[in-house]
Amino acid sequence: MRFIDEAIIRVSGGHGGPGCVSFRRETFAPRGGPDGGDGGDGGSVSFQATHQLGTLQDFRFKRVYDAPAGMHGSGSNKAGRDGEDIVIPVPVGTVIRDAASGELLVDFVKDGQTWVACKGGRGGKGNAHFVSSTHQAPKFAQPGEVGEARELKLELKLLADVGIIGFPNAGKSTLISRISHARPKIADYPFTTLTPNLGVVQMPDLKTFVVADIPGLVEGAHRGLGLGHKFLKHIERTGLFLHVLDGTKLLEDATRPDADLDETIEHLIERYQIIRRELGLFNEKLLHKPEILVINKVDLLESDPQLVEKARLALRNRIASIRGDHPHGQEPFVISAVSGKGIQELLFAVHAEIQEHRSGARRDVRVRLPDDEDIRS
Ligand SMILES: Nc1nc2c(ncn2[C@@H]2O[C@H](COP(=O)(O)OP(=O)(O)OP(=O)(O)O)[C@@H](O)[C@H]2O)c(=O)[nH]1
Ligand SMILES: [Mg+2]
Repeated sequence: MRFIDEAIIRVSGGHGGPGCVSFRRETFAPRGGPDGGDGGDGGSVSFQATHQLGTLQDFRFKRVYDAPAGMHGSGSNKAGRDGEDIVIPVPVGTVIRDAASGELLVDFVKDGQTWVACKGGRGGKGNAHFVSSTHQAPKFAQPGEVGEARELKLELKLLADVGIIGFPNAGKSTLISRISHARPKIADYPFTTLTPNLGVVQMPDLKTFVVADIPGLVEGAHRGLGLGHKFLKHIERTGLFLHVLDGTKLLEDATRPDADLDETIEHLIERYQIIRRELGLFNEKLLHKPEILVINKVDLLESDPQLVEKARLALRNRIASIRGDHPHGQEPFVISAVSGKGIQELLFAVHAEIQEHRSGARRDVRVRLPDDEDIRS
């Protein structure tokens, strides 16, 4: 998957506070000297790169960043307070250009890197500054300078290694929030996720990979039902699918009055196949992709561990025939995205699969920072 996130925003430094015109007035100094203080400097606007963010989504909701102005100076030589500086977090990998000219201004390549986009205006000097031998009582002060302002274009290019797929409500977003810094909305109803989320997973050896959580798929997705289909193109080029099945469906089926164990397990397999059919109808090639299957929400199935194990074995035994001539698959994992059970093992398996994939033909599947060529084009 290759996300090109873009945002155009306007930033401006705060206006410098005006200097003050004031004269000392005390009982014994009726015509005291000028004591107007300086205005405060306007706040600046800067950017700071962070691994905590994966996209430029935030800039869709807030496009204007004005730093506060400096305060007025006042009498008794009191300087006005400086306007506060604004620091805008952006994902590592973000490139910032001048929106009008396209000129490259900064390329954020590492966590914590900062860049000042706009300085605030300097505060005006108060009249106390302008005393001279010929001018003992200046009745003027500086107004304070205007802060810098500019329009910026932010761009971010990311490639995801893993696409998380499954029915709505299966726990895909919960999983990505468990394994990465991504913080997507999670809720107990379908179609919570409306746009893809990216998360960077850090392994103990400090190697990383990028995971994409897309909106849930439903039967008929290829005909435009639900949301997920639209986003399949984003995960078309990932090296691996993590297919999440909601384990509580097993329990729902197993606790029906006329429940039959084989049928219950058959239902789960049917759900797995529905998603695969949708993948195939979108693009046959997606069926060839390596895939790891997980049964999620196992914390809710503790009352019936045998059921889970039976389902896992049945899935394992049937995967080969379901996948037909696309047999590349792993043993199903049993996890709880909420309690964390099984997650470590899963991540190691995912990582191993990705490394294999990266060392194979498609070396392009990794987080890629924009290079010079991209910047010119
Ligand atoms: N008990 C339990 N609940 C879970 C687990 N994983 C997810 N949930 C719950 O399942 C519900 C759906 O979780 P989400 O992560 O929003 O599901 P999703 O697959 O992203 O759903 P969509 O975005 O609608 O496709 C939430 O109420 C989660 O708290 C789990 O391992 N155990
Ligand atoms: Mg979701």
